[in-house]
Amino acid sequence: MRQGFPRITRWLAPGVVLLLTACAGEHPQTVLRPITDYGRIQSDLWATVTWWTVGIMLVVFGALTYILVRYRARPGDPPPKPIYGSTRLEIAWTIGPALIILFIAIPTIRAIFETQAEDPEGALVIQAIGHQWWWEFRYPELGVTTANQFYMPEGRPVSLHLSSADVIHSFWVPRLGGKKDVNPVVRTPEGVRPLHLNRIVLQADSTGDYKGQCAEYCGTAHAIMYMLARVVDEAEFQRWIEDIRTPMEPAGDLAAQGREIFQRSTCIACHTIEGTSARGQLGPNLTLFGDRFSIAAGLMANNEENLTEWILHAPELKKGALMPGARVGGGGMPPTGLSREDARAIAAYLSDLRRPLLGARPAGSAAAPPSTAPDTMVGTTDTTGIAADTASAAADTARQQPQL
Ligand code: HEC
Ligand SMILES: [Cu+2]
Repeated sequence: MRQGFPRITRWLAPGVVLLLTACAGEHPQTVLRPITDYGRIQSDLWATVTWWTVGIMLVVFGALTYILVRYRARPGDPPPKPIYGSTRLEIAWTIGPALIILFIAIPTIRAIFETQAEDPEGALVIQAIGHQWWWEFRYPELGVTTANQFYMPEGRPVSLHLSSADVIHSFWVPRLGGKKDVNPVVRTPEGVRPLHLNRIVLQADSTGDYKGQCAEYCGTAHAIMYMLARVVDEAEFQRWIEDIRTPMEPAGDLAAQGREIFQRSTCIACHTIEGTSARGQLGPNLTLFGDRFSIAAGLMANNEENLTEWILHAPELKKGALMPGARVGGGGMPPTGLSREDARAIAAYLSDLRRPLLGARPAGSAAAPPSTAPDTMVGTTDTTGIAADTASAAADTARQQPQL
């Protein structure tokens, strides 16, 4: 006789263990704990359909098992008699599935209408614009633009207007709700809704940082196209608006020098910093850049060392990035030729562009600490040895991918 577990157990056990590990730990991108009405409509629907199908499965498998056992062939049984047609059975298995589909269709159609509703009165419009390979966020009513990380007030309806500057992307912050395609939008005359403009109307009821990413393959760096939705209370939201509208002055000498280098480099052809003459539109708006959770849409943690490397080696660190490095061109621009000292100064300047009131706020305010990346958001920040070596830069990029 053979010892030990039956073969099937030996195969199944590792699978079950693996499955169970999926239940532990932090899941910043779970779809199972939505914090908006929009997300809840969808997850409720999912739960409804799942329980319906679980019920159906139990009935079908129960009946199947019963029949297999009860009517199994026994030695000496005569061959079974064939049956031709049974009106009762046929009516039953026509009506049964029709009813099931009806029971699933009713809540589905209701959810579709609920999630396609017009913008509610007083909704805050946030335009989310997909770019290869980063996100732009504009608040048209407030005259504010930011990138890769956006603020949203808790407890107020928000309408996300999704459009793309190039190819089709997909907006997905799982805890806000389901993904939606981000299309290049066809402009229409005033008063007519632009063609292919998708919207997500939602109201968040829990403050916090919620991570998301592009969910539609959009080219080389699609896998590094993250964003952070920062849901804050109304007062904190108003403070953020105030902060981002207030031109920021660099604090130290190095930063002041960085500002000057930035202003006379090609940076300003692509980047905007409010309150300065930098008005470029091709890259992310860098106003309050120091406040951002990451560099380059989740590529690496936002700190001065990483930022220096990014300024020197953007196209090597993020393959496909449409921005030039010091020695490699990008985004249709020649190499910047910046020295490491220049890059370091610019990094000091950009890191200084952070919210001034942080820390000075009364205890208990919703403000997050500066340089805000929760550790799980981005990969290791070790950029030593990247230097100009493209091959090792590529390897480092692989290491720096956000660990999810
Ligand atoms: C050809 C246009 C172009 C030029 C010139 C350019 N950039 Fe960029 N920059 C981009 C694009 C596009 C991105 C987004 C890259 C990505 O994430 O895929 C970017 C990203 C960045 C980011 C990260 C922004 C974020 O939200 O994570 C910083 C910082 C930055 N650039 C700084 C600079 C500096 C400093 C210079 C000048 C030395 C410069 N850029 C020159 C196009 C440009
Ligand atoms: Cu994408």
